[in-house]
Amino acid sequence: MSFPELINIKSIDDPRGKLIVLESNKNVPFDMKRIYYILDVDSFEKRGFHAHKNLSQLAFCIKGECKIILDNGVDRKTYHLNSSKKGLFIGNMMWREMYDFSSDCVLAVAASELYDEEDYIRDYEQFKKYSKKGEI
Ligand code: T46
Repeated sequence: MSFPELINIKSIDDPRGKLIVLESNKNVPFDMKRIYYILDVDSFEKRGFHAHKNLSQLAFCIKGECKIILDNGVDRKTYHLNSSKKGLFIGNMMWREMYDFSSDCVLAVAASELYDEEDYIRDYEQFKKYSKKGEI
């Protein structure tokens, strides 16, 4: 599975500040059903360490910055999310690890499905096995 590029998120900037809009099937490449955000993460903490069987996500830092490793079961790529105007599309069957959160980081995620713990693969060896076979 190939790695995504960062997506530009349009920002409407004027002297009053910035307004950023996310719209399903426009700048977000799927129907959004859920949004959550992660904040107040200590700089030494690491999160993620899982893949999703069926979920599509767009991750972006509303504020601050963090790094995300994506792993497709063969290769890994590191992304630096450091702009509210850049989003990372994360398709299904991508292992992710998030780290180096700045103290002001607010990492937001738009997701294509409601929360379902059954959709998670939290064991890396199991993820490798599934991604090698191309089946879940
Ligand atoms: C992801 C990365 C980028 C819920 O109850 N509802 C929810 O919608 C979510 C997202 C999580 N939870 C529960 C599940 C765990 O008991 O919140 C707890 C913490 O979740 P987790 O350890 O999975 O958090 P992260 O930061 O490792 O991963 C999160 C998302 O869970 C995941 O979908 O892709 O952010």
